[in-house]
Amino acid sequence: TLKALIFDVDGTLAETERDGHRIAFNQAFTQTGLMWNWSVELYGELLEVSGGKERIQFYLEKYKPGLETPDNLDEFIVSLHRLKTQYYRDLLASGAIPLRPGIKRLIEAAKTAGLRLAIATTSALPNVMALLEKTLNPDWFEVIGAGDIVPAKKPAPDIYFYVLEKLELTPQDCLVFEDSYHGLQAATKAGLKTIVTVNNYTQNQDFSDAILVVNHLGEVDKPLTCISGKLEG
Ligand code: XBP
Ligand code: MG
Repeated sequence: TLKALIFDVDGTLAETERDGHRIAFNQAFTQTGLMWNWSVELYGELLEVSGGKERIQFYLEKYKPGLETPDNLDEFIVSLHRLKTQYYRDLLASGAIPLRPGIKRLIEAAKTAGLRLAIATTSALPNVMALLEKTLNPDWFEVIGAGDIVPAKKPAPDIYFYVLEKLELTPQDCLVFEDSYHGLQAATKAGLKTIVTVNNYTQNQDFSDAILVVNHLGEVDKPLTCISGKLEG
């Protein structure tokens, strides 16, 4: 029987990447005196790597191979990322990023039905809290698995194993909501069933492991399209 819903954050609860994280990365770069600018298109490629610090590292390796990097590169990335997190929190606190359609309704209905709720994300905890404080209520979520709490980020299943352990539930008791291939891989490898709501960055990815793939969860003018599905029972 279904006992809990587990939600990814970025791209699933809200479209945070293009107009949220990306903007905050660019603000942090400018503030640090770096002439880097992550365009919408480039950011789509950089999403290949999850985790903000990991994404900066990947960008340096792939796009700035000749760059003279500081000896303390890790510290440099950590402080750059800390600055990015501040900008991102400010952006969310301003209300710039709404929830995706149907999310609030689904979460309220799940609570009413007595389902338990949890979060599994690679994003840093302050980012998750900023979104939940502005749009839902952090207290509704019994477990919030976020950021560096597990070293191996999605597509590794670790964050889902962490959340399952904290909930003291088996994969069969839970249903996951994700928006990306990486997220779906993480959940699937943890033995979890997943519903995918695609977005602009993820719509062409492979979601054959999902039990259901839709364009959104309803409550919006745009027609709700079932892209694929293999619901049983
Ligand atoms: C989210 C991410 C994160 C955010 C940035 O993926 O990839 O890296 O873009 O977050 P998912 P931080 O939705 O699969 O969890 O900068 O806080 O790391
Ligand atoms: Mg996501």
